[in-house]
Amino acid sequence: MRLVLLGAPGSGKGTQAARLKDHYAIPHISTGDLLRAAVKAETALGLKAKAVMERGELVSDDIVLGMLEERLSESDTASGFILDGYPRNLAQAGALGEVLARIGQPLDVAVQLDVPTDLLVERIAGRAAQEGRKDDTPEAVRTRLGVYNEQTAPVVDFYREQGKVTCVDGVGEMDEVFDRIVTAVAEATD
Ligand code: B4P
Repeated sequence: MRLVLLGAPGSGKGTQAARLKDHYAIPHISTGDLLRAAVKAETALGLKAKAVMERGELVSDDIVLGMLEERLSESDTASGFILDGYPRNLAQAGALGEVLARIGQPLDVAVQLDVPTDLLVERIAGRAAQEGRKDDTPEAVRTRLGVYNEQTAPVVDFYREQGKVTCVDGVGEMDEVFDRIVTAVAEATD
C-alpha cells in the first residue's frame, strides 16, 4: 500500500498515520518529523530549516525532496509507505511522481482529511498548550493555514485529476476517523 495523507495543519494526518502504519504494517514517513529531527540534531539542514518552520512557512523544495528520497531508499519501504506532510505544493507533487516512477512504486491512493478551520485552530491550540511546539503559536498557525490554502489545496485537485483522491470527514473521535479512512482506502483501491 502506497498512500499519501493530505489535509490542513491540525487535520489529524500525523495522528492517523501513526495508527495506519500499524494497520497496514508499512512505515510512516512524515516530512515534518524528519525536519524536526534535523532541527533537534542541529544538522546543516536543520539549521537552515529551523527559522522557516517556526514562521510556519514551507522549507525549500530541494531540501525536503533530498530528505524524502533518502528515506524512500531505505529497505523498509519495499512493501509500501504512508506519506504524511508531503507533497505540500504542486512542485513537490510532480517531484514525488517522478521519484516513484523511477523506483517503480506508483502511488495507490491520496486520502484528503476534511476538517473545518475553526476546529483546526482549536486542535492546534490544544497541542500548543500541551507540547509547546514552536510553530503552534497563533501567528505561525495563521501562516500555516494560509500556506495550506494557497499551496497545498491545489495538490488535492492534482490527484483528483489522476482519479486517486478519496475524501474523508476528519471530524469526530480519532478511532472513528481511523475507521472511515480504512473503509475509504479499501473502496478506492478495490
Ligand atoms: P507537519 O509536521 O506536517 O505539521 P502539521 O501539518 O501541523 O500536521 P500534524 O501532523 O503535526 O498535526 P495533526 O494534524 O496530526 O509540518 C510542520 C512544518 O514542517 C510545516 O509548517 C513546514 O514548515 C515543514 N514541512 C513539513 N513538510 C514539509 C514539506 N513537504 N515541504 C516543506 N515544508 C515542510 O494533529 C494536530 C493536533 O490535532 C494534535 O494535537 C492531535 O492530537 C489533534 N487531533 C488529531 N485528530 C484529532 C481528532 N480526531 N479529534 C481531536 N483532536 C485531534
